[in-house]
Amino acid sequence: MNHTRSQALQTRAERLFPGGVNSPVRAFTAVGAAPPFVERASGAYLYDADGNRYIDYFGSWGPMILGHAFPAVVEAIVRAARDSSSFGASTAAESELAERVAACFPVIEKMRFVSSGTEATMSAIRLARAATGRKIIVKFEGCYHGHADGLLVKAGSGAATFGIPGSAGVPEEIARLTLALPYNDLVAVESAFAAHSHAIAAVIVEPVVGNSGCILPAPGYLAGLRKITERHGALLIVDEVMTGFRIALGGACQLYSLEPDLVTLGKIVGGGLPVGLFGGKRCFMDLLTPLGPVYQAGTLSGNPLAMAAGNATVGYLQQHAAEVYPQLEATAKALVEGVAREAARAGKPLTANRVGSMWTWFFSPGPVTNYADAAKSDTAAFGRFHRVMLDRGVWLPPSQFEAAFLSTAHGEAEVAETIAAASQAFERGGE
Ligand code: HOZ
Repeated sequence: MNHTRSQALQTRAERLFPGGVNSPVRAFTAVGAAPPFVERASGAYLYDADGNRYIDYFGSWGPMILGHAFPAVVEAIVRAARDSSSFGASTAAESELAERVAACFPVIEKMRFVSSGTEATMSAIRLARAATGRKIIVKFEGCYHGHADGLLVKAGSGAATFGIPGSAGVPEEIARLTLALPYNDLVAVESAFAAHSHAIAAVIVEPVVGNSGCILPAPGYLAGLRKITERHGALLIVDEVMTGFRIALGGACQLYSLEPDLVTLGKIVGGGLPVGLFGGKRCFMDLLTPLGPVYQAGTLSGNPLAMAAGNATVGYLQQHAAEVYPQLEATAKALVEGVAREAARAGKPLTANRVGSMWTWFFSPGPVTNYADAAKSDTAAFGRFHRVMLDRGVWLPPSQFEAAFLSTAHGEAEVAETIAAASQAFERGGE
C-alpha cells in the first residue's frame, strides 16, 4: 500500500502537534506503524489521503454504530447547521434527546449534557463527593474514565498503551484520593471499604472494560458492587461512555439489570459529534447549580449540531432496536470467532473477549479477566498482526489495550475479507 501523502501529512502534523496527534493512541506508536491520514469515511469503510480503503473496526472509538456518514445523521446535522451551529442557550432538541436517553436508561431521572466523556466522569465524581461529603474515589486498574487528574491513576487506554498509568502533572495529594483496585475482585472492594469505611464517596466502573481491551464482568460482579456501595452509603457510578447504546439499547444497565446512582454516557449519544452526559437519581442531580451548590457548566453543552446528530442516531436505534442489536451480535460473533478459529488453526495463542459488537483479540492464551491479565499479552505480536491487517485494508484499534467495534454497515463481505486477511497474517507469522 502506498502511504506517501499520509507520511507527508504526518511530517507536517509533527511540527504542529505533540507526536503529530491530538490524542496519543492515534500516533500508532504501539503498533510500530505510521498512521494513515483519513480523508473521508462511508459505511464500514475509511479512505485515506493516498486513496487506500480500509474496513473500519474502531468506529471513531465507538460512536459510529450506524456506520460512517449515515444518511439520517448527515441530514440532521446539515438541517441544524442552517439554523446556526451554536446558541449557548436552551433548545427543544436538548429535551428531545434527554427524553430518548431517559427512555433507554430509566435510572437516569435527570441529566446534564457536556462535550466529552472526560467532562461527564469528572462532573459525576464532583457530584458524588458533594452528595456524600467524602473524598475518596474507588476505580479499577486499567479502567479509563477520561483524563481528569483524579482518574489518571492506574488508567487504561492511552495511559496503559504508553506505560504511564499515573500521569506526570497529577499532584500526589490528588492521586492519593483515588484507590485503584483490580477489576472483577469483590474481595478487594470489601477490603477497601473496611479500611476507609466513611471516606469513600463513590465507586466508578466501566461495566464492561473497554480501555484495557475488552474485559467482561464476572457473573455477579456488578451486582456485588451495587450491594457493597449501598451498604456503605457510597455512590455507584457506571461509566457507559463506551457501552451505552452499544452492548444494548440501555447499555450495561439493561444487559446486567443494574441500578447505579449515576451513569456517564458519551460517544454514541452524540452520533459522532462531541457529546458527553452524566445523569442519574434526581436527588443527586438536583445538587447541581442553579438548584444546588455543585458547580458545572459549558458553553458548548447541548450544542445544537451535536443534539441533532444524537437525536438522529439514538432515534434510529430506538426505532430499530429489534433488528439492530441482533444484527450487530451476529456479525460480531461471526467475525470474532472466525478470526479466533484462524489463530487456533495456525497454533497462535489468542483470547477473544466480546460483548455484542465490542471485542478484543488478546495475543495471550488467557483468560483475560482484569488488567494484569491483559498486560501479559504479547504486544509485539499484536503490533505485527496490526501492521499486516492494515496493509491488507483492515484498520483495527492501534493498541492491544483498546476495544474494537463494528457497525450495522458491516456485513458478510467485510467479515469474510477480514477473516481471510487474518488467516494470511497468522500463516505468514505476521502476529
Ligand atoms: N482514549 C480514546 C479511546 N479509548 C482514544 C480517543 C482518540 O484517540 O480519538
